[in-house]
Amino acid sequence: MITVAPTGAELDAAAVPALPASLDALVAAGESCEAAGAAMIHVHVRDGAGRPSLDPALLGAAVAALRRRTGLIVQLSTGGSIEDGYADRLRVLDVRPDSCSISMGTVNFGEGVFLNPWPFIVALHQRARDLAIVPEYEIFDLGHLANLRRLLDEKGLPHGGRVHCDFVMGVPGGMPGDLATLAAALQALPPQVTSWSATGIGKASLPVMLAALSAGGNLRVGIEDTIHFAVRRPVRDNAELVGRAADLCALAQRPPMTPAAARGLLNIAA
Ligand code: KMH
Ligand code: ZN
Repeated sequence: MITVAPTGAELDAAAVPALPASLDALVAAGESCEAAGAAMIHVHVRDGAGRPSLDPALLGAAVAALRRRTGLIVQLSTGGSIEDGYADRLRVLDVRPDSCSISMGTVNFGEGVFLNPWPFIVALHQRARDLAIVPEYEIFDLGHLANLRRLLDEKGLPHGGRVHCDFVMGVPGGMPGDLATLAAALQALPPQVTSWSATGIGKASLPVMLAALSAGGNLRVGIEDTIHFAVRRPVRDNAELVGRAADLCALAQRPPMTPAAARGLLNIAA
């Protein structure tokens, strides 16, 4: 399964022309990335000025348009930006996407801190289950796997009964994006986990992708995580990153899943 994370909340839209900041650009990115092999889209939205937003109206419009124009599984970020508050992040779920991200612990994030205290993690997990939304648990550091284990042991399985986590590797302040760290993370997976993906930030993108492919994992790529396709060569668009991931999947004889197959993997209703 290839997930595309096309926009994110941390990049300056004015400095990255390829960033799909408007609704039209986001939906066009969804269409081209689905054609290139993506099955799921991890969505952050921007306001009219290109700033990251958790406005429910903007989120609702994005979910509706992506559902109308693509077959992708639509995952909304509850991470938002590092400036966003807990109430706004929790309210994202009221838009009722197919899937939502839930970050599994606090982590230094460049010059800032991405705050995810335990009671907030539990609130997201329980609210997502109440609303029949299938979460993806985001792992930025190895200790987050201990939190995931505790969450599943104490609070039970998410909606649908599958447990999918995503390793976000190479954030400055989080776990590094290398083979040894991926191997350590896989050793520490809670037994309830049924599938995982990985993404490497910046120059960790290719090493993490190749390691995850060879370890049997799924992939996440996109401009949220990577703005360079190669050294000194900016990414042209998100579909270029998805296309390269799909080519590597084909080379590894693990062809990309269709959205329908990915729905089966994650037990997300069509
Ligand atoms: N923007 C980061 C602080 C997520 O989407 O769930 C958090 C993030 C994780 O991107
Ligand atoms: Zn995100």
